[in-house]
Amino acid sequence: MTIQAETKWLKDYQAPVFEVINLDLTFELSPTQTQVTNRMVCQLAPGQPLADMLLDGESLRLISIKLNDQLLNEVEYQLTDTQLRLPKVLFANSSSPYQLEIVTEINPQANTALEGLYLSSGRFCTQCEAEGFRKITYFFDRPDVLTTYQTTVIADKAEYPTLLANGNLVSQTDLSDGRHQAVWQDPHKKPCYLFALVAGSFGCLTDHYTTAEGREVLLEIYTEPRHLAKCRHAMDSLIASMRWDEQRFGLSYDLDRYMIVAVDDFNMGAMENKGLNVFNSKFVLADADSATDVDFEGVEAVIAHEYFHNWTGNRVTCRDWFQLTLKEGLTVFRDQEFTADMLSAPVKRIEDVRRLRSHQFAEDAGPMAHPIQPQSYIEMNNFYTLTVYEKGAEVVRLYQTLLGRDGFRKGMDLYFARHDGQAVTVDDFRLAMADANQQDLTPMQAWYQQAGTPHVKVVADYDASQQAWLLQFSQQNSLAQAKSEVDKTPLLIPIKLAAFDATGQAWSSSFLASAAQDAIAAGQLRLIEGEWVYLLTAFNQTLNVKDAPADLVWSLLRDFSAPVILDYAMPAAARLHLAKFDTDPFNRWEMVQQLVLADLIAQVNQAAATPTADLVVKPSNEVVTLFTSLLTEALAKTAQADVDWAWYGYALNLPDMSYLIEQFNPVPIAAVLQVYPAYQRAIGLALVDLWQQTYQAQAAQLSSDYAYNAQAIGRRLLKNRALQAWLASGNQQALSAAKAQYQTQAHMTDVAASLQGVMQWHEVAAAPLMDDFYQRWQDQPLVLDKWFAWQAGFGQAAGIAGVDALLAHAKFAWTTPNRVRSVLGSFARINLALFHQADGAGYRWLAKQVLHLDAINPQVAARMVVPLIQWRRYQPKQQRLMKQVLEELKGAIQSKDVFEIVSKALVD
Ligand code: B3K
Ligand code: ZN
Repeated sequence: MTIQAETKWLKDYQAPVFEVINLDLTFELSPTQTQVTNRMVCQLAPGQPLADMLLDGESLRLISIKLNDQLLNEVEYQLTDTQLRLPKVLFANSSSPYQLEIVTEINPQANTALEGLYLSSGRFCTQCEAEGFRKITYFFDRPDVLTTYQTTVIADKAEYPTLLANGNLVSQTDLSDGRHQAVWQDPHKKPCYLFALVAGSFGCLTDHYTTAEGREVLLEIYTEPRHLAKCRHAMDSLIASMRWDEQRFGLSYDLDRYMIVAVDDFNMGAMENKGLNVFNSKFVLADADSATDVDFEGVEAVIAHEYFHNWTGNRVTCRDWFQLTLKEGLTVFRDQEFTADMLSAPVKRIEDVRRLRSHQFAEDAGPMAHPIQPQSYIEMNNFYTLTVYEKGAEVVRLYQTLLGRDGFRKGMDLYFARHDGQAVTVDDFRLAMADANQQDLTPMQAWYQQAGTPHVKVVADYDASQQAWLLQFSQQNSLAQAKSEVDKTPLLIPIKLAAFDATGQAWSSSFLASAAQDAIAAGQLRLIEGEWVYLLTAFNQTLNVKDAPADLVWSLLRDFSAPVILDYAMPAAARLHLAKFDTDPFNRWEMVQQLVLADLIAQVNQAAATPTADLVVKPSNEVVTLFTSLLTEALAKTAQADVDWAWYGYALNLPDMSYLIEQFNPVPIAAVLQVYPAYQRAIGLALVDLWQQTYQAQAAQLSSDYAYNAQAIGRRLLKNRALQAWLASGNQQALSAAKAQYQTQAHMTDVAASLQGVMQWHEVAAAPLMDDFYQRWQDQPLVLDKWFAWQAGFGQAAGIAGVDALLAHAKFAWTTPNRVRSVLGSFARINLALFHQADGAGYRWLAKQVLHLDAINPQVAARMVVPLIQWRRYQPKQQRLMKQVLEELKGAIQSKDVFEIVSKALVD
């Protein structure tokens, strides 16, 4: 099979030839034969010479085309699998604007790729971003063609009582034949990727919001009727988001209705269609019985994210898909700030940085590495990446770090004043930030253009004769083979810093001001919102701090002020000092993590150097002492309110195994797989009494009633972290405690923590609990996903046969992405012992499933193949095994989605 893989380039961008004045769509819905009538009024864009009209279209059955009411004959136009071409001669004699009517037919039921119009449990829904609208009708499927839409939806009334589309409802009427129709109008111009239609039988939770401008907005959440009671948290999150965006950014909602529809079959998390968001039900439904704290947080964040897109994405959209981070990086940054305000800001920062390091850093060091503004793509859906989203959000955060919150707000205000209703680029955003603050932000440009995680090396020397500290900074692009001029430009890297003296006192900011006058005069050191920010703008730069004591300990890159790898060789004593005294909770956490990471790396190296089956893994004394003091500190505070318990939970957790893997090249995978769980056990054992006490102390403080707030979430996090570590120790009392916690069935956070822990550390004992869980939850898809995921992620005993059994299970469905992710994703990302088993059976298993999925849902298949593409980072034996399955896959797959990923992984 040869794949038609055309690469699209940013440098080839051309403005649209035609503009669309308005679009009127009529859908006559039927599962296998939906008829779409597309009436558009269009004209030449100003200044454009007349050219052929090229309309995108795929998997459509064309029925008729009329131009200005004249039926076109087949010979008058050209049709391919992907395009309808109307030659310019057709327009030469006709008066502009042109009226075009195109009738097509589509088969939603056959659409398992879940892009375009499809069915989920008998309900019609759409997904158009990035290029799915072309599977609905012939159109200019590009984000810079904006128009107003009127949508008429016609369907059988009994089967599809709810008919929704973007905007405001104009009319709803019964037709004589048992069908009914609804007419929706969206007054805001939008690109077609924001189009949406939904039809089916739903329950609806309603509420109201009055905007700061006084607009009354009807809020509606549609879901399967049986799930209605699980929508309250989503509704509260929506209302909180609407209020937050008004308070923080002065942005109000702009339609009379805001609708959210939850469906079970969805390729991603959710979609911000104008006024009609379609969501993966995972990010809508939550109640204490069936959802964990992490699920609740996910709902709150994704609801907010999609709502925030109404301004950052919809009112101001992207000129082309290379600008995706313009809306995604910015909107992720906004949802991060929102969650920080709702819960704990330091904990949110820790969670985001953990994810960035464990996953985005790997992406940025692998064959799919790309700048946040990619230069080319084969399949756009492959570029909805951690880089575009999470690193993109870090780059937006840099503006706020540089300009302060007020300066950032001024930039946002100017961005909307200039570009409301437009499709723009990342340069327009940067210019708005610069102009609003009268600063030259040209140095920010390279952040959009360079791939790879930058390294910042710091050498701090004390010159006793001068009583001066010399902090020598240097930066380097981590992609050593940096190819273009762009890669040779230094980045503007803001480094928040502070210093602490031997007593743990912060060396105060006024001292720093007088001691580093030169850097301040040169504009390299700035006090921004009470925090010193050092601006690294060159490859090498030195900060000279005079009249400073010798015993200072430097706290650098506070709050993770830039998405870089900081290479600063601190003595363990200095790390311990900051772990105790740093006033930045992020860096305090960071110091704990670095100490543990360094210990883990040392033990992996040792295991790799002298392989032995009876390896002794033992945490260093420093780590044990530090954990002891943290646990003791938390225990002493147990009864207090206003403690950031989640901070303790994260500080007492180990760095992810995937982050540990990131530290090696090549990765001695066998040693990592041997050391990591042994280290978990050893930490459990070394502090077994403290884990037990912490578990019991926190359990005693928590009521079994579920409450969603930072205090309660934090206590549960710490409690369940303690339970995990206690279980890892192998202690039988821990196992009894976990079983008891499961039996209590207080809420899903506790049920999940206990069951996952037992599964991970006492797999045999987990079996009856897993059966019980299945009996309780077999009819709740989102909860059942957890059951699949725990077995795929932690089941070891049955080996590969265990995951095969999951695929054969009656409740497994290849057409439901959540279910596929819960088995394939958990296996390859969490069950690393099976995935990397020495004979390569794990690799072959994954490749086989990817190939099968490729024919059903290419977008999801392209995500599932990713763990294999890191093959070059492993040792020769794994390399060969992984490469071989990739080569076989490349020869067999049919989609350009998987083709792009696999072929990039195999490029020499
Ligand atoms: N904009 C959508 C993602 C669309 C992905 C298309 N493959 C969700 C979001 O980022 O809000
Ligand atoms: Zn988004």
